[in-house]
Amino acid sequence: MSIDDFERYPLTFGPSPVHRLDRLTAHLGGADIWAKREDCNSGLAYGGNKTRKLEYIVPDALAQGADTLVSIGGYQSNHTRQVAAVAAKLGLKCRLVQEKWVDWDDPGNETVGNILLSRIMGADVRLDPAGFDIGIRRSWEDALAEVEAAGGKPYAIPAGASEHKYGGLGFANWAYEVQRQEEDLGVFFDTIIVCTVTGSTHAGMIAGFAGQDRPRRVIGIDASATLDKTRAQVARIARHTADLIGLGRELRDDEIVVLEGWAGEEYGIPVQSTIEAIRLSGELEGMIIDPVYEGKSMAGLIDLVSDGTIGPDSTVLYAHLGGQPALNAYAGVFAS
Ligand code: 1AC
Repeated sequence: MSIDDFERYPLTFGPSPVHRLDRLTAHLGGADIWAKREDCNSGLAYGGNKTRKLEYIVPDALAQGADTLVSIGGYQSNHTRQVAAVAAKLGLKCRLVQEKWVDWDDPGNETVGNILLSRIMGADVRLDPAGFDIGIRRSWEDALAEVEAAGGKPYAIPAGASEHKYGGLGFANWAYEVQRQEEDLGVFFDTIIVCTVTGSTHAGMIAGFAGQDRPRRVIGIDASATLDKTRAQVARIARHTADLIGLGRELRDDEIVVLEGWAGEEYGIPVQSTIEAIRLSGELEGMIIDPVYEGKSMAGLIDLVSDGTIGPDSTVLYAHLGGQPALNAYAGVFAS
């Protein structure tokens, strides 16, 4: 088997843009820094990393004759927003469980940003007081059962699409896309930086790059603040995805790198380094990143380049996963 043996339902514009971050590179004075922009990858509700994953999941949902996509995330989940968009595009219903993953008292947390977009797209959005956990949730299993009991045909998409059997394929394919873009651009990214929480974005990249000739580092920056769970989930999904795409060898432990240090104490709460990274990306590049995911991975990139862990000869690809609609619920952080 290879990635090409899996059916893909096109939801993106095609390859997502890759470009150099000139002013950030000059400012940090070390490695050459580029970005690949999943925030510009689709016309569906601003796109994002989950849209790519859903390209490999939708064929299964359609084959099963599902009429309702059922998924879960926090109030400001990017994932559920993208599931809502895909359901709208396909003419399916959408039931979303939005748990209180983040103890964030901005009143907009329940009304603006991602959750607003999901409501606009017609999803049946239900709030649930349960806190953060990247595992399989009772509330989501209950939602699946309720849709079925009401005569619907639910299709189960877990948080971040991560624990789905095909959840890693979208970013395994991203790895091949990067390789083709490198050929066109005449560049080689020896280091990839990606935010990791539920794990399948990072895991898919690991599996996809592992089959390529030139080795590179894929560095996941933890934003879950539950490091052991995220690390275990990334490893499991990476190995499963590697099997699916016929890697033909076991992934080594040293290929699965999840670094801590930028998540803060809790998922979803920006810390000083997150806020500084968001401002720096905005001020130097006009590139908008968010307080839950990319602000944390950018903070990691800044420190790793600044302290020479990523050396000056490196060429780094920063994966922008498209989390910025959540910024609306964090407006108070930037009020002064
Ligand atoms: C946590 C999966 C996640 C989201 O947007 O809900 N990235």
